[in-house]
Amino acid sequence: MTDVWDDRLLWYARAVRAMRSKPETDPGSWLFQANIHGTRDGRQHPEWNNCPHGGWFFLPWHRAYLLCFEAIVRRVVRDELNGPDDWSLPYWNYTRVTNGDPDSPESRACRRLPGAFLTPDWPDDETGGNPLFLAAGPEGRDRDAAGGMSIGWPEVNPHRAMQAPHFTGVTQFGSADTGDRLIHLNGGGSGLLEMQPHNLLHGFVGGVMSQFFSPQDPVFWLHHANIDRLWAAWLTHPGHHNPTDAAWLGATHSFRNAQGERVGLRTQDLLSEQQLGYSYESLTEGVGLKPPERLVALLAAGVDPPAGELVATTGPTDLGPETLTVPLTPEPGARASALPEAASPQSPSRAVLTVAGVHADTPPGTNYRVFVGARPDHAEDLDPEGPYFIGHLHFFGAVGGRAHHGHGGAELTFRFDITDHLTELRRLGRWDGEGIPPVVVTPAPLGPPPDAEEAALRTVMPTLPPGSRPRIGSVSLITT
Ligand SMILES: [Cu+2]
Repeated sequence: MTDVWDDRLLWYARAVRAMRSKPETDPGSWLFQANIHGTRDGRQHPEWNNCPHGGWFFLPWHRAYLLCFEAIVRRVVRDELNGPDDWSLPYWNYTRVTNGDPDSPESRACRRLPGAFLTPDWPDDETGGNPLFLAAGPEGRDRDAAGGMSIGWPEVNPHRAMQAPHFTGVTQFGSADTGDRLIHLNGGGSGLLEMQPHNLLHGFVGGVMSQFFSPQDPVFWLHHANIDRLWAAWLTHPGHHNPTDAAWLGATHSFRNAQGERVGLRTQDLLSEQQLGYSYESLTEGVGLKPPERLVALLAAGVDPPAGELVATTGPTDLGPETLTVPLTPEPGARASALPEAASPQSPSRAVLTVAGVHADTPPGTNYRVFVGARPDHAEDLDPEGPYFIGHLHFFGAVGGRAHHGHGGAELTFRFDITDHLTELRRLGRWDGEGIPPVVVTPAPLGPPPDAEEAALRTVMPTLPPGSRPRIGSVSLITT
């Protein structure tokens, strides 16, 4: 047990315990800090429920949040616990790969919850009491993640995000320009880094981490430190730059400092981790691997739905623990030539697949992979690095029935531009331009826990908690 407890984690655990014992009204308490992001029950307070997702403030807002939280924990460690005076927040490098092999046991181990978060025991108590541990359940963590299974590499590989040339734009690194609107969540509007690995990692840990009060899980902060690190790493590439728009640079993000005082941090003062006085151990490790196969263009489209002609649609569909073909019904009256026209490289028309109303009753702890043109009974077609994959669905922020503050229990919309994908299906002889290629949805498999008997087993299917009922409200295919 001792090897999983380095000093920083041990002092972190002690500080978590100390902060949990403080009343929610204390800005330095565990609950006040988590409530800044989102409250469990939607209670209102001017400083709470402020987390921005699906917009371009996602990265600077969370950086300011981490900085203030780290300063609070450091003060608790030093002044209240008589610990070291230089405590700093570690990052969970779940994107780390050793020897270039994401399936090596070492690489997979990085994609499991770190050991100090998996066990109820810790060095300060005889048994139990570990402040970093949460049990399996909707108020804790997903059973698979809590059991030491690992998230798949295709769900965390940040390659696409890290190679995106621009910060701002549809399917760019940091999301579309969302002006000064504060957007709480829109799955399809997330930038590439926010979508993967950020959202999918939230969905994998499940439980508390699937919901807007996710900072109540102590692993939240280590997850976001890795996202913050990937932002710093992206900026080291030649030609990668932050936005220069005044609306982005001048926006002020409000938090509490280590003394509990209100502070406002402007985006423009949050852009360099060196100037802010911190650094990451590595900006080159765990920054993505180019997928071995060519990846067809797959584009999650932006916040605003495109205008176009409805070609096919389907109503509510329950997702389950198995692979499922979503039956799209051709729209009566739609031109039979609309889709093949869109798929023709000569035509400016696009084909956009929209998956809307993505929601679950309780955290499913499962992400889904979406394929178009795959045969559902052929495992080789369901390869997230192959030609039939178009993207992911997740349930982060889309859990529960209560819609509080306009974002609790939201329904997510995912939009994929499949124009180039359809062209590729024709080239591969998988689609002759007639009818609608099948849309296939399958749960993202996990890596087995370290003590699995079948050591040779590479992946296992996730279990779904009873009653979680992940589902899709509708799927529609339009051409523009
Ligand atoms: Cu997050």
